[in-house]
Amino acid sequence: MMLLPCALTSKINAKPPSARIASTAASTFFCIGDISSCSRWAARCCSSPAFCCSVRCCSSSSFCFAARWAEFIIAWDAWKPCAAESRLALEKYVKGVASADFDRDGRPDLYLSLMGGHNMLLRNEGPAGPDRSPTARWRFTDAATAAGVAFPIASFPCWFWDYDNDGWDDLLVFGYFIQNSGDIAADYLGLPHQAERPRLYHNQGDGTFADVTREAGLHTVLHTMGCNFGDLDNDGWLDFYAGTGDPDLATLIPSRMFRNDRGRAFQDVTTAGGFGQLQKGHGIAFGDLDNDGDQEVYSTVGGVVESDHYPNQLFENPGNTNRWLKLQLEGVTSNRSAIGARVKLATSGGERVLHRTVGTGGSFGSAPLRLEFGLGDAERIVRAEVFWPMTGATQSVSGLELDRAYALREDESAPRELRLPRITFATGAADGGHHHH
Ligand SMILES: [Ca+2]
Ligand SMILES: [Ca+2]
Ligand SMILES: [Ca+2]
Ligand SMILES: [Ca+2]
Repeated sequence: MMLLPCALTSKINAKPPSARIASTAASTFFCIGDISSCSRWAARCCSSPAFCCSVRCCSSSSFCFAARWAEFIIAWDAWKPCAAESRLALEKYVKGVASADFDRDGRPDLYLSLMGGHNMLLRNEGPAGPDRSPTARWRFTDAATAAGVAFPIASFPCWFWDYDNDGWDDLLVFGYFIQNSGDIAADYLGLPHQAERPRLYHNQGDGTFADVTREAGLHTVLHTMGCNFGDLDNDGWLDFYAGTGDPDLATLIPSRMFRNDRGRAFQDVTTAGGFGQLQKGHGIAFGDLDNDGDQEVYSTVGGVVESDHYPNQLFENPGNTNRWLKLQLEGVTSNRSAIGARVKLATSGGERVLHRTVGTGGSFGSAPLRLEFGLGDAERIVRAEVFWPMTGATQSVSGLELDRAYALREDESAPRELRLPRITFATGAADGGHHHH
């Protein structure tokens, strides 16, 4: 595998690809979910290097959430009473937020990655009160310790994903503490150090997770700030890219790309794929920007301190022979972006089932809301089953062809094929590169 870095040009900037990739500035510091299955959201975010976020679901006043750090406050005073009623009046140093229905009870839950404390898994208990009216305040309970996902103590980005395709969302949380870059070398050499490693938690389907970091080959110091996941080789197994480093310009360590080996372990393909750039990693996005069926990787670099300048990078995927499918869902009763909708996709030619959830990916990056499936050597798509979060209904879809893109509305029985224009990237850095954050 070899992916080719090239700089974004003004021509491409002027005609953004149709895949809906949110800006890294807006997606860096919060996740968006549909916690009470309502259809409207209010969300705000400050794009300061320091964290602050406030997210509120506003259709029924049933839920609101706010978190802050230091003096960065947005709407906190107004929302704090509401958050307190939902047991979400948190004042923590939150470095990452992810949402998923980890226990598959139909209610999305929240995971908060905290710097300097136990992380929190806020299980959504639903509306409070004896009648469980949906207009009542929704309640959340911290289940992190009981579920086994409270570590690392010094942690940064995180995400839910089903890395082993068993239908249960797993969790990856990145550690973020080194004394200096010597800890990275010590880790490579097997020498003792105090640096923090990531944790890969496998969802056991009973409300708990197992720490499988060592078995998965991820018991290594990454020092990750920005990251995200996708499927580089369209084999149906989710890979990830870790943008590493910190504001100290002496911390020049390579970003790291890991390929998922059939849900059992992760292979470091940083060198093989040409991904080991040294500048401080920031937001990461996976998405098929040129509409040829394979995912590109966009990496935002530097930006914490004024002197930390280096062009962002777009890694163009040279392609492979594996099959693929794109599915763009549109909610009608459920939220329009279909966030939280789950898709179970069955293929034949080596019977197989894939599971994906609509979302923006990691907490320090972004991804298209349109699902992009890699299907390996599948010979046929048997069916897709779409679980819609608001109604709880499961919609069965047939007639999907390989290597095509489709749109599907919640109130329509048949998908519509999308004709996405191919885009040719210009290479080089005619405008001096791209530095936005
Ligand atoms: Ca749940
Ligand atoms: Ca899983
Ligand atoms: Ca893959
Ligand atoms: Ca592509």
